[in-house]
Amino acid sequence: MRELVVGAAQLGPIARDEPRESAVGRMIALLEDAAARGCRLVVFPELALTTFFPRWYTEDQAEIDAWFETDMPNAATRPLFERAKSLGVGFYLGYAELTIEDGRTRHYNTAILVNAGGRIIKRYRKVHLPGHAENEPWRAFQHLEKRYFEPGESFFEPVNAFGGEIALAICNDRRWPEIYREAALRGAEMVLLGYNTPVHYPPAPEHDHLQGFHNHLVMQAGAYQNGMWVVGVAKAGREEGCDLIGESCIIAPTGEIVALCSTLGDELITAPCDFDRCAEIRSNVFNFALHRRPQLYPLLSADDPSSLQG
Ligand code: CDT
Repeated sequence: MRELVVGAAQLGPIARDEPRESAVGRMIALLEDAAARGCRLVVFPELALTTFFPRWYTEDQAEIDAWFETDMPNAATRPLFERAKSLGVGFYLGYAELTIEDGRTRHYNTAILVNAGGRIIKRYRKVHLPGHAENEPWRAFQHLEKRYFEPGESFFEPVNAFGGEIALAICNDRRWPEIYREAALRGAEMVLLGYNTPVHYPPAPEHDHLQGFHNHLVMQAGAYQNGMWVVGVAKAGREEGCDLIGESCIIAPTGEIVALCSTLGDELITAPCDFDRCAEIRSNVFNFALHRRPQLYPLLSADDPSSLQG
C-alpha cells in the first residue's frame, strides 16, 4: 500500500477588490485544517489568488498585468509557502504567471506543485485555453482566456512526489480525454486539477443545468479509463455576479467519488488515496500493454485528421 491523504481545498468566491493576502489567509486556514486531518498534499483551485478576471474585457495591458504574479513565491504568497513547510504539507496552487522568456513577456494560466519542504517541484501551464479573444458584448460575461493567456506546451508528464507519480492540469483540460491518457501512458497515478466553471455557458445556455454533471462525468471517466486518482477543486459560488459551480471531489481509479464538497464556500474534503489501487484497473480492464490498439488510433495525434483518413 502507498497511501497519501489528500485534501481538496475548495475556495468560495474571491471579490474583485479582495487582496491576495486575504485569499492566502483563507488558504492557510484550510491548510491548517488539512494538516490536522492528516493530509500531506492539499489542492487549491485554478487562479486561486484573485477573482476570475477573464470575465472582463480590457485593452489596457497594465490593468491585465496587475492580475499576474511575476515571482513565486512573492510577498503575498510567501506566508502560504512558509506555513505549508512548517506543517510538512505540500500543495497545488493555480495563479496567473507573467514571465520573461528569451526577452519576451509571456502570460500563462499556471499551476505549481510545491513539496513538503516548500520547494516548487513542478510548473504546469494550461494547455487548453477556452473562451475567446475579442470582446463579445452579447455575453452576460466574457471568458477571455484566449486573449489574456497563451497556451502551455507540456506533455502532462508526471513528477515523482508524495509517494506516487503526480500530473497537473487546469480546468478546461479536464474535459479532454487525451490529457488523462497521455498522463497515464507517461506513468501518472494521480492528476490534480483546479477549476473556475461558470454555471452559465453563453454559447449554449441550454446546457447550463448540466454543468455539474459534465464536471463529474469527465473527471470520473478520466479516472476510470486510465486507472488513476483525480482530484478536482473549484473556486465556487457567486463571484462578482457570476455563479461558479462547486462539487470539488476526490475520485478513485475505479471512477468512484470518494469525497465531495457540499457547499459553495471555503471547504476542505479529504481522502486517503492509495496509489497501488491504480493497478485494480491498469492490470485488468485497462491493461494498456495487453489490450490497447494504438496502431488503430493514428488520428488521435494528427494535426490534420482529414489528411490521414483512408
Ligand atoms: N476556467 C475554465 O477553463 N473554465 C471553463 C469554462 C467553460 S468554457 C468557456 C471550463 O472548461 O470549465
